Amino acid sequence: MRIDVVSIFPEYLAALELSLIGKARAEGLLDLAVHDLRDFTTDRHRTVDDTPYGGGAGMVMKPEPWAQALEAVAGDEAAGGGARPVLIVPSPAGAVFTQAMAYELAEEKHLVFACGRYEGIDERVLEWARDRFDVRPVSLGDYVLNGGEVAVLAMVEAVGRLVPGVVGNPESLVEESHSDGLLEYPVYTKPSAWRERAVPDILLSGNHGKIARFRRDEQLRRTAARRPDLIEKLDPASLDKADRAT
Ligand code: 6GU
Repeated sequence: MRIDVVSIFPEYLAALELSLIGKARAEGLLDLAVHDLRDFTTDRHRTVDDTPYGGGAGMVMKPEPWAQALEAVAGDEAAGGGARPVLIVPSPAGAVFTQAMAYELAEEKHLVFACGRYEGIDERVLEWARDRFDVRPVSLGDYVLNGGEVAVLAMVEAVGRLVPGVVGNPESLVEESHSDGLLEYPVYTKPSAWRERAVPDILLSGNHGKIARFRRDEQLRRTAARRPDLIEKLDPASLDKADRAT
């Protein structure tokens, strides 16, 4: 998968050289490049923002540097007739990013992330970009960040780890929070007794059926307590008799 990130703070994305994603890049599983938006300006001051039409607080990102940058990272592709690259525009005004969206994006060949700062990017850039990209304004959740960079770190990690080969043991992708619509069960390691606290007996029993039941009950209890909204969304057909009793 190819990923391009455009930002006025390319150093922010240095964390993508670390850990699992960094390793996947070094191995060639992810072809990820970060670009400085200011490299696509033409004035002496490398200006990327200006005052908003209609007035109001803050500054708006100028359209032309964005068009130049987006043409540079994906200019040829649109003409090629193949699948259009996806342009993800992080914004608190976007659709909420979910695990389902991460799975969808992991199937794509080319993702481009456009990190806005200030009050956002001139809206005409998004309209113009629809000719060559599948444009998706995306939010991490209902709170406000200063720019898209932190959101891109989260999204690239969530998507990148779903690309085949990035996570060494694909089984670890199956039993995790949100993959079955429930939160993960609690986990424990040695020692079995620690500061007067014991690991639940069932986990030491070697009875795999009982362990699976215990974990499923913990998932249901935890989800009901912390995320009742997820319980509402569960498909009733995905629940067995013991689930309903919990
Ligand atoms: Cl994706 N961007 C910004 N600037 N703020 C956010 C966000 C994104 N998601 C939640 N808050």
